[in-house]
Amino acid sequence: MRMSAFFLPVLKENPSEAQIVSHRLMLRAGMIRQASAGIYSWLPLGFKVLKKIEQIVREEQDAAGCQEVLMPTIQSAELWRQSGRYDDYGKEMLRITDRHEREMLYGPTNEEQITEIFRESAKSYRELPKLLYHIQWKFRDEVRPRFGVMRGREFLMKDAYSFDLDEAGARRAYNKMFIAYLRTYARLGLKAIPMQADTGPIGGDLSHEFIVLAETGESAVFCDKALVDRDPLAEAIDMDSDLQPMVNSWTARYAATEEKHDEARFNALPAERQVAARGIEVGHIFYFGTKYSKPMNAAVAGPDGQPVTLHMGSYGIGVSRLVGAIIEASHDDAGIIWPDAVAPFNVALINLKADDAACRAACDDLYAKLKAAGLDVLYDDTEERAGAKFATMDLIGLPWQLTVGPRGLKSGVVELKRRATGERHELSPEAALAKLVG
Ligand code: P5A
Repeated sequence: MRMSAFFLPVLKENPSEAQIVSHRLMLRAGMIRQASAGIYSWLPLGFKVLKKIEQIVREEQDAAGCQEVLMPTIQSAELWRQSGRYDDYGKEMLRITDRHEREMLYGPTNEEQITEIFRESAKSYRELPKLLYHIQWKFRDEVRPRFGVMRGREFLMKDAYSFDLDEAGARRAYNKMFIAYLRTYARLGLKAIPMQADTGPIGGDLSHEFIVLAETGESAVFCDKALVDRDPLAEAIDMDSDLQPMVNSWTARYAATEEKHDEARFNALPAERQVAARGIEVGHIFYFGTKYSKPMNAAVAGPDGQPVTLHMGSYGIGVSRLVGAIIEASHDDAGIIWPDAVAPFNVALINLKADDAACRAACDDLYAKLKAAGLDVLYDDTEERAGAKFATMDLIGLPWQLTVGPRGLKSGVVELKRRATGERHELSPEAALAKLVG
């Protein structure tokens, strides 16, 4: 993409409404624009990141044997009356009436919808177990939408649902999601720690929140440092094996949010392993047994022909919130530092003197070769001054900056900078290409 053609409305000034760094940087970098309170439009740079995160989430769900579907955003109130949640959900639910005076709602979650789909189509225990997910917009009329996409009213969630014959089966599904979540966050460049948590309006008695440690997090959290140091990607996993021992090895160590905090257990840890911090909830998984299947009559015929009520769980990842969470975890004074896996472009190619024929020829050549090698490149071919170009590239945080200037070219070199470390190297264009293409 050439910068001269790219829609990148960066802001020079700090937006006054932004209280936390991710919100400020997302607005300044032209990633999002507020449409109304807690509702955002995603501009090209932000949308690219959102799609990359979505894709990693999708790959790990697929690898865990979860099948993708797509349910609507608008649901019928009737379904929610069947589960008994229509009144319970209160003012957080956006209620809509259609032209026939039928009550509808903008879905805050999809337990009812998926239970209905499954109830109508699955008849026998032989069709179990099943895991289904979708990645769809949700609406919750939060009292205080704030911090940009971190606590929005409209937000993108990956929500998965499991269907099993009994609690043991449901536990296997829960464990798959538990491990898939650890892998997902690690691939996104994040450290997310599974913690005991309250179940709130989703219900059930088994649940874990996945928490990214960050100063601006909304909740106080407490955990054993061994969990922070553990890398889920360093461990080989067979999703079809018994995952209980591995899940136990995570949950045996202390980790809890404020509501579930046990001061005595925490204080029993050696002092150097006590981590008291703030955290961002980027995911939440639940086992709730028959909470929805029972009132909604979702059952299949068991081996003896008798109906068996389904045991269910639901598993959420805050996809749009993750964009903010990654920035909270990875930035400096100059701007965002994207982890390679979610960066909107791999390389920033900066022409320091766009009206210089030699610079232009060298840049055009590098641009063509980088693209041919499959890299996504943002090529600053504009006539802005050098300082402004560097400031914009630092702000939008692409992993590599490749700078071409007239002085360097005379001695046959370009400059390659790693955004995360600030490390710079002068090298020939060919050597730079080799390093980037790897
Ligand atoms: C699990 C999947 C559920 O809704 N039902 C389907 C269950 N869980 S949850 O914890 O309420 O939400 C799942 C994740 O969604 C993100 N999230 C939000 N992101 C941005 N703005 C919001 N207002 C918001 N509310 C929830 C969180 O990451 C949460 O873990």
